[in-house]
Amino acid sequence: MENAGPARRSILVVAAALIDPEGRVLVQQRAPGKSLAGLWEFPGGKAEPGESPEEALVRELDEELGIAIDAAALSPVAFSTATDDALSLVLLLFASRVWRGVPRPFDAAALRWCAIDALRRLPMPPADVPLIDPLAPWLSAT
Ligand code: 9L3
Ligand code: MG
Repeated sequence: MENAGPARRSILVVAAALIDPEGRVLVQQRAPGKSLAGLWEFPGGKAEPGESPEEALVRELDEELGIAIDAAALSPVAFSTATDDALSLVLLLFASRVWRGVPRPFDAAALRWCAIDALRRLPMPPADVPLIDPLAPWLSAT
């Protein structure tokens, strides 16, 4: 058999591009002590067995940001694959312009709203970087 290394489990991670009326997207800075600390990511996390991707993201956004969002308001944008932190993952990004509540950094070191130019300059985890181009049509230029 080729590729006789240990089998590595892939996990599904879901993330949100929350877009404000000015066309900026919300990113959060991973907290000190976590893997990939200091990098700016689209908020989200691992889907649990039995959850739909949208259900997982609704739960993660409540836990991480304290906002309420309808699964039906989530539009799929793109996915990427990466090995982040020795973990093989598929990252699935959804966009939404509608939610209830004001995002607060319950899990992150900081939150930031970015137009596309600012987003491209931020250090992001390997899985997030390939999602910037597919997201660009949703965002304002500056
Ligand atoms: N991850 C990468 N980009 C993202 C998110 C939400 C997550 N936008 C990676 C970091 C970890 C893994 O997915 O390797 C699980 O995420 P978390 O549970 O540590 O947030
Ligand atoms: Mg998370």
